[in-house]
Amino acid sequence: MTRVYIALGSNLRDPLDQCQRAITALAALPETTLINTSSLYRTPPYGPQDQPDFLNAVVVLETALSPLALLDHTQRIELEQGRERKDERWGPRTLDLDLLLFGEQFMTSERLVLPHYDMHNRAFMLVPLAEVAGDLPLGDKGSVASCLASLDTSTITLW
Ligand code: A4P
Ligand code: MG
Repeated sequence: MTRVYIALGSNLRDPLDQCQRAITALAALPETTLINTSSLYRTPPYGPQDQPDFLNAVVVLETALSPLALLDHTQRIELEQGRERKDERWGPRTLDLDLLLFGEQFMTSERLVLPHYDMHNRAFMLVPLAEVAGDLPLGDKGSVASCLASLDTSTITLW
């Protein structure tokens, strides 16, 4: 079994309900156990500012699935919850499930980059990750705590 950290984000169509449904769906995945869920956070948008605040959280799983099999499931859950892929980068969405860390695996393929390519710059990912993971190494980017130390977390509150 591999320990996996998944970031959850929503800023459309009742984010709290989206988030609760996503956690239920992740907990029901085959060969997978839900280990922990962070608090739910309200975060200002990263990227385009003309969109609602996000709900962000991190879920911890143990899984025997491969990274790509897990990605198939998380993308299916996004679609089942009404996700529409638009061209706008960093735009609003009903549900985004990003794989942050998959054990200590490094991977760069067209479909999947592990660890997540930009999490060290995103307080909305690292604040909930620090809550459930403590001070983990983020690939070659240093630890969660050292990355967080250089980010502004003052605008992040509990949902
Ligand atoms: N992909 C590669 N690596 C991964 C990975 N580690 N986990 C591929 C998940 N997917 C991965 O993703 C695009 C492609 O990335 C997928 O086909 C997958 O094969 P996507 O979910 O379709 O696109 P996206 O998430 O819309 O990417 P984009 O536009 O870069 O958005 P981001 O980077 O996810 O950012 N502000 C706050 N406060 N909170 C947020 O949650 N989220 C975004 C979206 C912007 N601003 C935000 C938030
Ligand atoms: Mg995504």
